[in-house]
Amino acid sequence: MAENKAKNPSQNKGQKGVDAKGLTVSKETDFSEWFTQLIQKAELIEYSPVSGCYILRPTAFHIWEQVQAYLDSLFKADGVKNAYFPLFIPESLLSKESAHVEGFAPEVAWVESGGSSPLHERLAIRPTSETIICETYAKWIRSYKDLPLRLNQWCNVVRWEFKHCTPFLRSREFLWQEGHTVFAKKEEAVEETKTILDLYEDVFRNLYAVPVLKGKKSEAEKFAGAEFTLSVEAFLPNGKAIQGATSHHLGQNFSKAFGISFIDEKQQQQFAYQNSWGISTRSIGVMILMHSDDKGLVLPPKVSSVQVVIVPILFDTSRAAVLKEAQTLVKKLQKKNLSVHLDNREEYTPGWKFNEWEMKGIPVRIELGPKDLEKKQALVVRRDTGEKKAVSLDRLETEIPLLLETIQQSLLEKAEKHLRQSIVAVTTLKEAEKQLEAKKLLFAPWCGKPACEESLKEKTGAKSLNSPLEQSPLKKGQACFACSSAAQSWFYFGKSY
Ligand code: 87F
Repeated sequence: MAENKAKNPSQNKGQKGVDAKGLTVSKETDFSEWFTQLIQKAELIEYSPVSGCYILRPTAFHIWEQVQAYLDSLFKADGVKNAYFPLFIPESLLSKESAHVEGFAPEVAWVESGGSSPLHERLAIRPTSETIICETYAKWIRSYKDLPLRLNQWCNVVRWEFKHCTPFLRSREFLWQEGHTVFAKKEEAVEETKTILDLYEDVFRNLYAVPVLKGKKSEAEKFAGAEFTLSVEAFLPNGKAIQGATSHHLGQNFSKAFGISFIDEKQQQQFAYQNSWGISTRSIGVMILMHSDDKGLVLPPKVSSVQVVIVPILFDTSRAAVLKEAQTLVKKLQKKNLSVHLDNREEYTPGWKFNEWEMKGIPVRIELGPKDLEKKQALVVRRDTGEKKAVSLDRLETEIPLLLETIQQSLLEKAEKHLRQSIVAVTTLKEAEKQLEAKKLLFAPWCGKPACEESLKEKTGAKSLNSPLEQSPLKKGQACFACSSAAQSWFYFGKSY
């Protein structure tokens, strides 16, 4: 019985770079090179002719589609409607709310001509849509009866980064959703910022299997156009924190700049209160960095375009019987609403296929050969742990859906454990420095002052992440861990992306 011959397309195993099939560096020793290789070899990303702009291949785009579908239904259930505003924003409009554009100006990309005719006013390619949306809201809002107004759009944005770009994490064009809402009362707006933050946490935990820290950003780290910014932050295995999504309360900053006012119940003219909030394709990068390993991508079942791959072990005399059983299995699992792929390619060995599906992060692999058939079983292999177990053929349709749920849960638990074990409370700068060295995430009593944050960044390289909305009160007279003035609240700090 001759097993079909190996045709291994990689003739250069072991070399560094994209030509070799497997990853040639480890996550532990070279996190950034590991990520660069991984996203290409797992076929998530292709480079484009424009530096900082990347192609999202089907596997990556499928993940984004899952996030869109999930969040979109949560937004709609909360009363938010979708709309679409233009990509181009006239320069005069973009500069209307100065606090918001200041600091961001160098990142704006401009269109200056149409064909060969120069435009009489430059058009910004939207970096965010507060201005164009506020301009429109000013036309629509007249009375308290027009409020709340809560719209969202799914779109692309451009920020002309000058720092080094990395696919997903920092790119010049990316996909996101941006919510822009208007309320008559400040309290209603403030309440919404928290509701939305909970939805972002939900996506991270329940789709991406990534636990997050929820809280309020510092004065220095908030959006300049906002009264306050809430965020979710993730903590990566390399000891760096990364912002996952933001929810801003804009107060009346934009409503005053754009004239969004309404007549209230007492016939008084008032400026409205606003929020804006967003999550982008950066979140996909966070998830990849969190779960993947030296064999490649590890995908939570809920976002994987293929959840189960079946690899038949084919020999000349048993080929037909094995393929028939494999096809029956595909149908059974599809009936359970699973996405299943039967890899019946003849030109690769089973071992080669195992490596390939491991690189692509498929949560479950089922191996089925003639010996398994005799025993009426199949070998089931988990991508996240590598655990293998024989399961009888008639149990597969009940076991596999359960196993996928277990994997989804266990990825979250593993990440939660790492997060829990990484958080260290510190009360002095010395302790802080020591713990940062040990790749910990700090929780510290802090004064919240921008100058203190600035000096901390210089000394340690760490930034403030956020401050939990609910927290135990500080001890009386508690000093700031960094500058010894009076502390205001407990804050998370870490080295970050
Ligand atoms: C870059 C150029 C111009 C970020 C920019 O976070 C303007 C901006 O306003 C800018 N980069 N921002 C802040 C975006 C705030 C806010 N917008 C809605 C979000 C979430 C979605």
